[in-house]
Amino acid sequence: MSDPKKTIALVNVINPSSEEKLRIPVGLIYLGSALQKHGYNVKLYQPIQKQKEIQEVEHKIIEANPLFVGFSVFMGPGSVEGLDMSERIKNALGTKIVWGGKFPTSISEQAIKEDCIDVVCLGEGERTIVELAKAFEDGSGLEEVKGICYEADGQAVYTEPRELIDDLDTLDYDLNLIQDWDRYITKLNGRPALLDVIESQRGCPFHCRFCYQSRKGYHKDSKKVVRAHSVEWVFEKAKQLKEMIGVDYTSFCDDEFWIKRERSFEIIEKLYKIGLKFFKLRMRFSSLKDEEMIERLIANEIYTLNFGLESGVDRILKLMDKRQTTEQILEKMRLLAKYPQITAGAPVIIGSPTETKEEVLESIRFALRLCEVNPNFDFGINLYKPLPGTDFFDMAVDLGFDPPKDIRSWSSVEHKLVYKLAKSWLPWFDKREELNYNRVFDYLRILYHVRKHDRLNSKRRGFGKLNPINILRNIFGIIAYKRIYHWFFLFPIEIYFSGIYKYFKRFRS
Ligand code: B12
Ligand code: SF4
Repeated sequence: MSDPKKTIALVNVINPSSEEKLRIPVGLIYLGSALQKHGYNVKLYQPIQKQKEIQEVEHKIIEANPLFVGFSVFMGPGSVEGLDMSERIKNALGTKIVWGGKFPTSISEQAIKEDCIDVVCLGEGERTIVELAKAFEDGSGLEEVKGICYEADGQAVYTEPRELIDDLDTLDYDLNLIQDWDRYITKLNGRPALLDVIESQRGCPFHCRFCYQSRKGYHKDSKKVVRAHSVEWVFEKAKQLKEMIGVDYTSFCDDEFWIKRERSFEIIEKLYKIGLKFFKLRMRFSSLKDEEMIERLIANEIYTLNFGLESGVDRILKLMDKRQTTEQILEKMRLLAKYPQITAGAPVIIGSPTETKEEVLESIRFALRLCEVNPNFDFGINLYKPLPGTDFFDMAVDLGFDPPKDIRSWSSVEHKLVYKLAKSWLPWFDKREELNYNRVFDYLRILYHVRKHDRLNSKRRGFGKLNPINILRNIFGIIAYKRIYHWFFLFPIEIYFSGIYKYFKRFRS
């Protein structure tokens, strides 16, 4: 049996409701690998937000009685369960509880007020977690551990900020920490795939004012925020994945993979040669340079690109400091439209601070225009969520947003519930608009399915078969488009109808 004094449990409660398969906990693999390197035994758990799984994990942790338990916490779903688990484990064992991740970093003062949380790690954790383990093991104080927040005499104490890790290749990334790969492997084009598996670089040279990347002040040297693993490191890790699990498709978790174009292509091409293809790539419109670049992507069988459109209004793009204009986006979309093999997607953020109702409509109409320019483009919408520590968060607060005061209340800033809050920074966001936003999702879904169906048909046989279902489908597509364009959602009979259709389709199958 392993020595509890040397055992550390790392947990990430995840909510996969919108995802078919889980993603491997990349952050916890880095942290676990760093601890292992210093002689600790690491147990890694990723229960999904279901009572049964959570109980099982809790039971295992209590049995192992580890030196401390580290929780990696995301904003929104999962955070409350993480807190409940922390409380129960604390009550059962009295062991130290450490929280880390982008969300706890941003609300560290609130997190540390929770009785069950002893330490909050600010920012990158590989060095911090090892120093914490040593401090807990030796019973020494926390003052010397850089980059943390803890409580003393009822006050939040912040230690000296930690330097960012310059050379990412010095970090270990032990994939053997994952026990049950079946939970993560999904199928794409009928082949095994693992998504968001490696972070090839950290940081982003841009500072979009709504994004967590624009937060400052957690690390000592915030000038050198962008750091990359070498191509060799990335290749070796990806190759190891391919050999261990036999996957054919992958994707990375870099926010912006195209910081250095040649480096990115080098990685893509090396992996392609060993039969590992990128299923999708996230990129800025500005990173998409020319036809040569698109042809090179196609040569490596990369057919799905996810862009950050964010808004179709120049004033809002400027306010976001997005460094792209609607004209530039249109130009890139025309370029992409020449390559029907490539499917592009992009989210539109609606409800940014100061955005008017008219601008929201303008933004959506712009996205619809992009759909016309490129039949292989689809967009989704997200209602803006204020991320603490960002400029946009401060703007939302200035406009009347009353931020949640504790971790449990933060769960209200989650996908569905954020509607209830939006009116605090958007004066025009009344009950009626709330209903409209729910509807627009339904109509976008219809539009997406019709367009996808059309795409498949045109690839297979030029045009869809002229049968009643296809005719009805296309009528629905036209209505959905018109409704979104004119922002008119009264009497949504098509939604009821498509609900009934889906129900019978499921029933029959
Ligand atoms: C893959 C991914 C997902 C996966 C799940 C990943 C997983 N296994 O849990 C899926 C697709 C399911 C997902 C969903 C969501 N995601 Co997501 N996701 C990512 C992505 C692309 C990569 C995450 C990652 O692995 N990063 C790499 C690792 C190394 O970084 P890290 O996790 O932050 O860990 C480091 C430090 O934070 C710290 N640390 C982390 N945990 C701990 C714990 C301890 C104890 C310590 C000491 C230190 C520590 O040390 C680590 C190493 O340095 C990030 C973007 C990004 N590049 O990070 C967005 C990101 C994390 N997601 C985000 C969001 C908002 C969401 C959603 C809420 C989206 C939604 N609309 O619902 C959901 C919520 C999921 C949930 N609550 O369960 C935001 C978070 C913003 C915030 N401030 O919280 C990010 C940053 C994207 C963005 N650009 O805004 N996501
Ligand atoms: S380019 Fe993307 S990752 Fe970088 S700051 Fe902007 S939104 Fe964030």
